[in-house]
Amino acid sequence: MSNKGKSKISKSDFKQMILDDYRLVSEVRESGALGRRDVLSGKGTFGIFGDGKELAQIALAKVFRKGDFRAGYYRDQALMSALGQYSPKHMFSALYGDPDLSREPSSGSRQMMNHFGTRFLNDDGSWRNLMEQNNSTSDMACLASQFPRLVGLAQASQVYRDNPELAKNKPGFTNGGNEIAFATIGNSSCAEGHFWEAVNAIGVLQVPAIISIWDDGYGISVPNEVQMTKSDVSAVLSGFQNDEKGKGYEIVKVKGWDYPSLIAAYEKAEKLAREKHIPSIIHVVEMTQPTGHSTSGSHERYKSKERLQFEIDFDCIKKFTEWINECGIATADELASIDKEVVAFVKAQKKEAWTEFQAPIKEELKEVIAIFNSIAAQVNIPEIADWIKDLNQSAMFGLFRRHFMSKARMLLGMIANENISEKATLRNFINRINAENYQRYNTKLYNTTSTSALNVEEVKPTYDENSEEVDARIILRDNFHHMFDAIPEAMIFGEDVGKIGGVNQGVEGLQEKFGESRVSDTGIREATIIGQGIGLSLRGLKPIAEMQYLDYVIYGFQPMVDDIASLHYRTHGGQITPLIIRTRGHRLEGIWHSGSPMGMLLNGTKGMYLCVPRDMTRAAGFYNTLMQSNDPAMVIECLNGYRVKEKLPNNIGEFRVPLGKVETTREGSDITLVTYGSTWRIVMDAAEKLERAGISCEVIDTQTLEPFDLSHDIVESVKKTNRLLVIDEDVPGGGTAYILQKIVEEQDAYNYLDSEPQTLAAKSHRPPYGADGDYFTKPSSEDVFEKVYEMMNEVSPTKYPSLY
Ligand SMILES: Cc1ncc(C[n+]2csc(CCOP(=O)(O)OP(=O)(O)O)c2C)c(N)n1
Repeated sequence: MSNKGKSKISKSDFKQMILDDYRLVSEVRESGALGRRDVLSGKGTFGIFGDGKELAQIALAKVFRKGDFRAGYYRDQALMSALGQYSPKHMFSALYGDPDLSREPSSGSRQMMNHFGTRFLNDDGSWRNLMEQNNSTSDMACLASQFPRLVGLAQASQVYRDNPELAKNKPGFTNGGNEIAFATIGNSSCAEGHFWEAVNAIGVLQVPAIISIWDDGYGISVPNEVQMTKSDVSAVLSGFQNDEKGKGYEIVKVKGWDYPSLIAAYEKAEKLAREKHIPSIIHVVEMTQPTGHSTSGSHERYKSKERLQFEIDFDCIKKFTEWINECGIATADELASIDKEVVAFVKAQKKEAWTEFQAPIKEELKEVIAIFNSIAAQVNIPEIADWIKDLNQSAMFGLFRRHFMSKARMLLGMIANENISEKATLRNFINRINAENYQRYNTKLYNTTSTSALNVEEVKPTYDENSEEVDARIILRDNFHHMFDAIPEAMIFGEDVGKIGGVNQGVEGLQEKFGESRVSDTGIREATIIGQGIGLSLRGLKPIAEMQYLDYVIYGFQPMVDDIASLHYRTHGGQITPLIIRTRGHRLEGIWHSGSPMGMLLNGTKGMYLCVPRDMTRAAGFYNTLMQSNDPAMVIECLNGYRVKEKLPNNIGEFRVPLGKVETTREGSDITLVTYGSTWRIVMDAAEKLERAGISCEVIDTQTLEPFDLSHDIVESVKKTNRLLVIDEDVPGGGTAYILQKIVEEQDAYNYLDSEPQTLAAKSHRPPYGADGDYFTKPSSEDVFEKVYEMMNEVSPTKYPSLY
């Protein structure tokens, strides 16, 4: 035990602290044991617990202060309990899948049990004061996925410490940059690339992170020898050890059952991180997993007899008990009486959680059985009696709404032709339960509060007779300068973004003017550039994370898909990342500089917005809109558009392009051509040529793909032209299929079409290098011309005779 601990508290307070710790670790252990049984009996479907890892987490919790942040994983039950955010009752509610947010505040059971998260947002979408609470960012089941965001969580402390003026104005987000970002990870997950990328980035940035590795020797059944060089992650990490200048990490190896050493390790790491922003890695070895990985299988299958014995002998609670006895802190009787209280307490908590979870479902069951009975009294449906018997039986062991809803819906189909008043009662019941469960399970994919980007009013770019034509990148550059002047939280970072002002000079001069802490170069590490943005945005900053080219977004796609896009949904509106991802894509030259994988982005990132501006004025307008909101979004600039001339608006920095609003850029009457991004110019060119051939095209730029045409303007055009062609440069069945589904199905355009709706996309393979590679792969003006002409040929072969 450290001197600091001893000198500050009395002997009796010290004893109480140790006994409280003992009680807490025992509660976590006991709740895991009972939870495991609940899964076996079918009350829960999957259980993963914190047993064997408790003691180190208690030590960590002692240095975790209000305002600090956690990026952890499913083993942290003792840590979350020690931070006062978790109890056995919470654990059982989560295990049962109780959707009530007051009982399962991490996610309302949208997540598996023991995936933790603190609420950062109020119900109206405004931020809570994060300096008055222990903050846990929302866990994910994907291993190591907490590491990209760790970079930004820790970096925010540095940004705030370097900018005292900014910090002063953000009291709910920082206390002078003193906050630490704590990460936890299992030993095997350290084999993931995200871990190494984040460790390197944090070391380069020298930001206050404390990384704890919970090492129990295995990743499910696979031992360290298969996971890690030398079977030892801290041995491999030793190159990151800090040097005499303090660069790098403090790296400590400590045993997971050695209470005094654990406390000392965390006290030292805290001091370094909080005072000097020096990061630490604490490799906690000799941890155990007394009941195996999860409820999915038993560890006897893969652990040797010796290892199983080790798990018993070196169990951290057993060793803690021995230490307490050896030091004479408490007697065996005192500990036994705590054990007894713990058993009774956890049992009571479990019962409460179950009763509260089942109560509303049982009420609904009573209601539906009454409806079933009254229908059975009037219509001869022999199955009803059996259903009621089964449902009543389920109610004794564990009832889910799906049990009675599947019967109720089936029954409605069976009495469709009966003329009885109970039909309406049944229908109303089904509608009500569906509506309530929509709220529980289908809401909050997007932010619908007043902080949503959809509430930002349009401000059109304005011009006067003196407005000059400039290279389009100038519009972006000048817009960023205005934005950074007006919004002190704005930051931008990425590869080549700092010193040279971006590969296309869109942020030229920005670093010189606003400094390295707001405008910075990063290493080549897309996943953690995205993660940096996630972490910074969760800490009250307004980051723009730059992916140098759209094709390399795939390296950063995992945090986009799993973290950003699902965050608001999976926390039931408790957390959000106001992060803008800036990139450039569509056609240019070469396989990895010409991609336009919109289908992939759209399918993977539901929960984010996707802006596909046709020029840099529109791109700048999207940045201005998004900066006013809390929503995460990606903006894809046209790679081939930076040197194209555009008129410089005179309200630069002020104009805002609304999300989900299409723009008709050419009016016509024969066919509606829908497109976006770089193909827009090509379609406009083709429309001009089609006009000469006597075909009048209406051209619509979708502007954003998510959200998509919120006011359904496209169908209004189809009502007029009765023909529809969607053009982009994704693979066939990618972005165009998405757009077609929106227009034909959601907007009901089917009813107004006189010709089959069609799509024109790029070829299915990657675009090859060179001007001809582009021409023979991606839609050209001639391709659009011929496709439209062919559609018109079908309408009138005499007026538009076949070309080929
Ligand atoms: C990216 C990813 N791959 C695989 C899995 C499946 N999986 C869940 S836990 C686990 C083992 C993790 O071991 P370790 O990192 O040592 O943590 P522990 O569970 O032992 O604490 C695996 C392979 C996953 N959740 N995520």
